[in-house]
Amino acid sequence: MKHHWMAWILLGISVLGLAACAGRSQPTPTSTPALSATSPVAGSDVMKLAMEGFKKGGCGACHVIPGVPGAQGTLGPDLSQIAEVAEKRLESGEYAGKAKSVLDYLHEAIVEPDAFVAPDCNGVPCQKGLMPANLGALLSSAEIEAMVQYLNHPPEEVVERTTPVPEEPSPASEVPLLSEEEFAWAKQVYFERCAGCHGTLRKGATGPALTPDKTQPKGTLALASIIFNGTPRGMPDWGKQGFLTQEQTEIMAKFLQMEPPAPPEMSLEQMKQTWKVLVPPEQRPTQPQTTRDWQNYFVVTLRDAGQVAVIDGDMYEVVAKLDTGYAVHISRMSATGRYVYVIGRDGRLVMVDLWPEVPQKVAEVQTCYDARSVEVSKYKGELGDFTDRYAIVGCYWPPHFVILDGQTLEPFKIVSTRGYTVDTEEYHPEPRVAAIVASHFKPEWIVNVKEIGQIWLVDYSDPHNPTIKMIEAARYLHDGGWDATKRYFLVAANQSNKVAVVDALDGKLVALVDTPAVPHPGRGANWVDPQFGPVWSTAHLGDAAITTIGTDPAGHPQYAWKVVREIALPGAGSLFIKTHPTSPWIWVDMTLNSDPKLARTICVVAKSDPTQPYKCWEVADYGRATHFEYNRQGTEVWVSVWGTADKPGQTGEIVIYDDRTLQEKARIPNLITPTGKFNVYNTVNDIY
Ligand code: DHE
Repeated sequence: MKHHWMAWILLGISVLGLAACAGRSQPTPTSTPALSATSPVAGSDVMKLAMEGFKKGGCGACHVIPGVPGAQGTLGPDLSQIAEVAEKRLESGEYAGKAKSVLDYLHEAIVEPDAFVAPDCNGVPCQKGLMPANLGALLSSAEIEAMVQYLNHPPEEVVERTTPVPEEPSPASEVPLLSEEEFAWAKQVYFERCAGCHGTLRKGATGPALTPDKTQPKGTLALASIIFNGTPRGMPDWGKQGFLTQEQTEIMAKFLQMEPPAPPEMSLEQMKQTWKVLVPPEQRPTQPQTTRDWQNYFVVTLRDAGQVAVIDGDMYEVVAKLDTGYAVHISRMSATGRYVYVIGRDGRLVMVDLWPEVPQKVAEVQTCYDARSVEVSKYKGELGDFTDRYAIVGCYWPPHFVILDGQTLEPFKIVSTRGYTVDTEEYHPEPRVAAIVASHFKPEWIVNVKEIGQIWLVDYSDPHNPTIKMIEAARYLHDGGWDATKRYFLVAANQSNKVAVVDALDGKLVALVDTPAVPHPGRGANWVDPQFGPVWSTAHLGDAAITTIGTDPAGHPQYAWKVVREIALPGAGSLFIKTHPTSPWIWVDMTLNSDPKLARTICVVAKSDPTQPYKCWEVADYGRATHFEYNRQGTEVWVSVWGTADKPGQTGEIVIYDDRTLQEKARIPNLITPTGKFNVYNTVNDIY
């Protein structure tokens, strides 16, 4: 393992072309005033030099360093007692670098960080390559030596101070400036790539807050480095992936230090101006016009093409490609299955009819500028038949949900989600709508309001006057799915490292289950564990594990809503997990792992022996493997290879596996960045 501290302050060596300097491994001659290995840092010159070095290197962005203003970073190891830690490591034999003493160890960690990567970065494994190797070139020898001395023996008054040093915002004169053109570019790219995790107002959610009080102390270089290199906790490496150049990461880093621009609201009138009924309900077919098994269609997001493909699950043929909103996030089917509701990241909702010979768009509308979720009314029972009557869109910005006519998409009711946080009861101006599911027991949607950590039960039986029960859960609610009985809804509260469980029949929270870092289930996987009975599993963005929770309070009360099993994976960065009631396997990806090989590796776990993965393999030699879906019969699994839209031959494809033998059956090539896939039958029936 490699030591991994003082992380990545500057752009990576490949970017700056400093590779030749970065490889220095020997302690360099120093002109620093001599200090012994045992004496605490003393003298204003050395202190000053050390502080200069920490500041230039932006070390505080990733590390806790006592006495260094603003050094409260959590991406790298806490350096409060690094000398003691280094000593133990050198003695224990776990250390694999070249240093023979603590001072050498600290020096090596600065100038050659990948010589040894520390095992633990605040609960997640540290990663090779994250801390730039160019500090040896960037800092003077004197600064490096002073930093080594400081870390070896921080001044006593610093060690004794236990309260964190407040971050000091830069004076206004130091706030970087951008040209109008650069600002407009950064605003757009922030919306497209960053707002999803950090929030439109940059108050943080899946990713940390990026308001000026947090970003200014880090500075342009440190921020640019994070943007370029990514982090082990799931921040994509936008530079390394080729999405942003070095210059662009710097513009974005400067933008993040400015006040976030306030985005506009959206009224019902504005929504209606975008509303189009392309084929009125009375002109639509009254029965399927196709001889294909339309219930075995897969609706596939072609993310960077702004389209969905409808693919015949029996023939593997693309039946239609339909223009939709920008970077479609999910598709959900109407209760009868004939309609697909496709939501773009730009809040554009498109309704597709699967019954014509070639599936066809029948209506569209934009209900917000930024959205991730859509659902339909599914309840049919004593209280009425609501199948295919209404749709609901959950927005990120403006923070609201919108109820629409399920046949025409006419929007008619907007409900704001602005409110007060579950734990501290503080006003939040941007509580975004995460997953929405439709209850099978009542005419209700379960609407997860991310930033305030509340799960809202929205009664749609009188949708102009909806009754809403607000259930307190935990921050920040993200994605989730039903248990096998569809009575309990399990949702990840990803920054609290919890899964919240709601009883849709009794309308109450039944548990908040602690999990490893950043659970990310998609909709999760329901299966029967040989030891613990019916369970639901989630993968994790922040941990290399599958967590399994007991879901059978009637039959196995001792395991209900408890973590009964954790299965180790080769890496973190998982986004999705999937199974089928008839399958012997649980499938899992590691899409956001920073190791390109792991990012395209998938694993299966045998339900009969769920102690470890049965097999892991790479599904392609490029791109990232993501998201699974079964065919209607539950005999095949489809996996997306998420490629690069402008790289011919590597834009992306779908790989189809036989679910019993795990043998590859087919590939559907040359798709533009396929991500989510939604089989009509399985989506209608919540099979996962
Ligand atoms: Fe998603 C589901 C939000 C990034 C592909 N994603 C969801 C849901 C939410 C969400 C709230 C649940 C919807 C529901 O069930 O009603 N996703 C977000 C984000 O905020 C985030 C982290 C950042 C962003 O800017 O969007 C994000 N998501 C991604 C991706 O990068 C993925 C892999 C590709 C993409 O579209 O950019 C991606 N998300 C998906 C998919 C689902 C999803 C395929 C549905 C999974 C399912 O099986 O139901």
